[in-house]
Amino acid sequence: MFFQKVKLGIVSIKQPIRPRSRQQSAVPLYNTLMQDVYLGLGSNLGDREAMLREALDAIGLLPGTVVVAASPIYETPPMGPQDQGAYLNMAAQIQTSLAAVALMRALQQIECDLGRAKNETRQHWGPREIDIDILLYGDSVIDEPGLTVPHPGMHQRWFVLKPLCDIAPDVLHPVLKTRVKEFLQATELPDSQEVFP
Ligand code: A4P
Ligand code: MG
Repeated sequence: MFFQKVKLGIVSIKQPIRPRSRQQSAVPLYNTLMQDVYLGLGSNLGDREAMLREALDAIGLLPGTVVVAASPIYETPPMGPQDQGAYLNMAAQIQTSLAAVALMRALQQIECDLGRAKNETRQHWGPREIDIDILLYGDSVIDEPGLTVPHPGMHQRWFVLKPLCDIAPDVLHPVLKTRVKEFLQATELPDSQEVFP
């Protein structure tokens, strides 16, 4: 057992150090209530449509999770570096008892399973087989390392708002107190095409 010194006034005592692995696994895995969660999915590498459909299937197999609604798929011009192909984007509504951080980890595992390159080799806003973003997690506001909810870019991106509006036009952004359909009205329409209604 290792010990660390903790100073309490002038008295110095020793406390056991909790093993790091135990501290990391202290993240709660489940909530007692199911949460309504909205996800944004995008792909611009490989068989893009298959990537989205396989990701959705895998999400539906997560513990305590059901896919409630899925939007049509839209083809959208890339945001960010322009030397990459067009994206297919869609949104999905799930209900899950997974806690937000546990859900994020599970979604990242699905991204890996579908062949997405690891973080170190990726370009910011660069091409990707599959990207799964948590847009809204109930009305929670989360700001933790590796997880920001609502997703910081969601209210400005047509490729997020258009499919999200198809399945949840009246959902309220818990910080900006604005509905999805209102964000969409205020967002510039790109040259895009609905490909798989
Ligand atoms: N992260 C924090 N909060 C979240 C959240 N709510 N959902 C962290 C998902 N991830 C979240 O993201 C980097 C890190 O964000 C992750 O490790 C996660 O822990 P990333 O997906 O690896 O993407 P990135 O390119 O490094 O940065 P960013 O800003 O997250 O990219 P986005 O927002 O995912 O956008 N153009 C079109 N037309 N369609 C697209 O779908 N997508 C992107 C990427 C660029 N251009 C696009 C599209
Ligand atoms: Mg992302």
